[in-house]
Amino acid sequence: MKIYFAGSIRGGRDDREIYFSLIQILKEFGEVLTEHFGHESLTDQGDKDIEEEDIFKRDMDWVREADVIVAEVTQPSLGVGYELGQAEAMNKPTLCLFRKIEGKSLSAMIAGNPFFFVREYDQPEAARALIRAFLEVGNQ
Ligand code: 6K6
Repeated sequence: MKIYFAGSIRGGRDDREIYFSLIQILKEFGEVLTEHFGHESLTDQGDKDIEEEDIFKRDMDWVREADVIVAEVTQPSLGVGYELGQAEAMNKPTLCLFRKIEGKSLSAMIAGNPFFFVREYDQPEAARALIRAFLEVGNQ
């Protein structure tokens, strides 16, 4: 099972530790193609050793290669939104994990789209059961 994990980079890295925890959980279920997205070294400036065109190409190749997409969508990110649109166009089962936080609400383009499995959670450990249920249903 190949999993593409998406999370904000230039949209802001405040949730980096949550991404890291979610990636550790996802690794129990399969290969996470974007494992480095949770790394401390990846700031909102990104990885400077790689050109933006190459990042775009590599990430889109990974989206195509992935069996499923899991996105943490609490921190709004143009890149994650773009990836979600592409995932839908490619008909990839997609789980969107959202933390209910005062002052934050999920875009209606995600929350209102029946294609996406949108699930709310409060902490990474609670996401494990949501991920398991998604992988069971999403891949039928
Ligand atoms: C490289 C050089 C300067 O900044 C960078 C950014 N590095 C990235 N590396 C890998 N994936 C990226 C990068 N920037 C965006 N992405 C993709 O978009 C990832 O798949 C994330 O899920 C998503 C984040 O988008 P933004 O708009 O928050 O950056």
